Amino acid sequence: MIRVVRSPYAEQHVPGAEIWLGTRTPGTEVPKRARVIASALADWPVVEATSHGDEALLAVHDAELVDHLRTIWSRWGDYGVERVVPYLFPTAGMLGDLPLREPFAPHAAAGTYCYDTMTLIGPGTWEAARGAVDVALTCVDLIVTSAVDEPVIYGLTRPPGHHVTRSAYGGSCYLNNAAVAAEALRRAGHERVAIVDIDAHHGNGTQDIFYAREDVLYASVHVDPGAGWFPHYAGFADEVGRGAGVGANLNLPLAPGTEDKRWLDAIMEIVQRVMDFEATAMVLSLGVDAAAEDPESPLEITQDGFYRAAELLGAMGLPTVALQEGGYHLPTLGALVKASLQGLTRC
Ligand code: SP5
Ligand code: ZN
Repeated sequence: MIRVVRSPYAEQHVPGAEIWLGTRTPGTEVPKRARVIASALADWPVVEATSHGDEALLAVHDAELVDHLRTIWSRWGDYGVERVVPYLFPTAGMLGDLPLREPFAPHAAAGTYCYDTMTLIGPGTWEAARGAVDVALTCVDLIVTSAVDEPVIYGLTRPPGHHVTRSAYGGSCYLNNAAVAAEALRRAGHERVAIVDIDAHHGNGTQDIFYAREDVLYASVHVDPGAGWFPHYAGFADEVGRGAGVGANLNLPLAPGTEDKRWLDAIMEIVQRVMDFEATAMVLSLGVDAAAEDPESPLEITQDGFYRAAELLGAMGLPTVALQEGGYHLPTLGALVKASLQGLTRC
C-alpha cells in the first residue's frame, strides 16, 4: 500500500490540441490519463494535496515564467483560436545582443517563455499545473514526516513537469514538479537529493535547473534525442554538468527499439551513480512512456521491465517521492504505473 497524493484540479487542464509541424493534431497529454491512473490505484489510500506557498517553486523557476503562466489565459484575446499558442519565439539567433522584453500584446508574449508549439494553455491549465506542484510538495511533507517503514509516496502529478527549464515551458509541461520536490527535500534538510528520470524522454528542464549544482544529482535513461526524438537538443551523454555541478548529471541515451535488458542495464548504472553520490533521498520522475505500447516513444519496455527497474531503484532504501511524468497509452497506463510502484516497495 502506497499513499497516493492527488489534486482536485488535475483534470481541469484540457490541452485541446498540439500544433505538430504546423498542423493541429489531437492532444496526447489528456485529462483521462489522471483518471485511468487513479482507478488502477483505487485500492490505495488517497491524500488530497494541500496548498503550499511559492518558495520552492520560485527557487527553481524565474518569477517571470510563473507570472506569465498565471496570467496569460485571462489576457488572451479573441484571435479565433481557443488556446494560447505562440507564433514567434525570441531565440538567441533573433535577438543577438538585444534584451529579452515581454511584449504587451498577448499573441506576441505567448512565445516569451515557451519553446514549442505542442504545449497549449487553456482555461484550467494554470490551476492544474499549480495543483500538481502542490501534489509534489504534499508528497515531500509526507516523506519527511513519515516513519522509515513507509519510504515511498506517489504523487499523481498532471500535467507532468520534467521538460520545464528555469525560464521556459514545453513538452506538455508547465511547471517542473520533480524539480520543486527536489528543492523542497533540500530545504527540509536532505543534503543530497537524486532525481532519477525513467520517462522515455530526456528531462531537459530538470537537467537545466540543477546543471550547475552539486547537491542535486540528475540521472536519466531515455531514447536518444539524436535519433530524432523530443527534446532533440538535450539529453546527450556528454552533458555532465557545469562548474560545481560537473559529475552530478548523468544521461544514458538508448537507441530506438531498445528492450528490457539494455534498459535495465542503464537503470543499474543509475543505481550505482546514485549510491556513489550518497543521496539521502530520491525523486523518481516516473514516466511510463518507454512502454512498448506507448505511441510517443520507440522504446520497447514491458510491464515486468518497469517492475524490475523500480525494484532495483527501491532496493537502495532511500526515502522516495515518485511523481508522474509521461505515459500515453490509456489502456495500459494504469497497470504500468501500478507495477512500477509495486516494484519500488516489492509489494
Ligand atoms: C512529459 C512527456 O512525456 N512529454 C513528451 C512530449 C513529447 N512530445 C513530442 C511529440 C512528438 C510528436 N508526436 C506526434 C503526436 C501528434 N499529436
Ligand atoms: Zn515522456
